[in-house]
Amino acid sequence: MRDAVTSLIRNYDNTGRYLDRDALDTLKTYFNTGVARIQAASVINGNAAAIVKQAGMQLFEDIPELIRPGGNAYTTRRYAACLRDMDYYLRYASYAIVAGSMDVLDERVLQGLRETYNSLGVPIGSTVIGIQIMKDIVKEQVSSAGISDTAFLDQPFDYMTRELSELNI
Ligand SMILES: CCC1=C(C)/C(=C/C2=NC(=C\c3[nH]c(/C=C4\NC(=O)[C@H](C)[C@H]4CC)c(C)c3CCC(=O)O)/C(CCC(=O)O)=C2C)NC1=O
Repeated sequence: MRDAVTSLIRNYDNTGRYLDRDALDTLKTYFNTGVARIQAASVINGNAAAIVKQAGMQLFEDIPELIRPGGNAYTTRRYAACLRDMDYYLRYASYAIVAGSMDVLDERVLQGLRETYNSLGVPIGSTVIGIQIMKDIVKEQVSSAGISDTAFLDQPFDYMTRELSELNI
């Protein structure tokens, strides 16, 4: 598992280069947003259960068929599995935010996920909507905690969306 710094060093070391201007700019951006990343992780950490609950409610309100007979989140067990998945996405997004790298998502979350979802009939389009709802809630909460530039928060949620759907959003 890599973070922004180790990925960069690995890249440069592979070709035996010193860190050039591009590398230093990347590092600067990462360190400049460091405090905000940690604050965002703290907001997520302190509100995770509420974020997942609110996102789930909104998702099932937007797509009520999911929790009706025949829907993939119908029955208590599958409803709980869906919210648990949302919680996974949120927790791993918080790691990726701190790491400044999507590597942890590739390694721990996304590997084989599409295949699993397809074999269980879990609708990927609806899952993606759930992930985007969480992104919006997180951005709102982080910005009300006083962090003005929340653009870096998009990255892990959009990355999971893209990798899951293999479509541009
Ligand atoms: C940390 C990495 C990780 C991920 C991401 C993960 C996902 C994951 N979600 C699963 C199931 C599931 N996932 C969902 C999710 C949903 N159904 C819907 O209609 C909604 C759109 C959506 C919620 C947003 C459901 C309902 C199941 C159970 C499906 C079934 O057993 O029939 C399964 C099958 C095994 C199980 O039920 O636990 C896996 C592996 N597991 C992991 O270890």
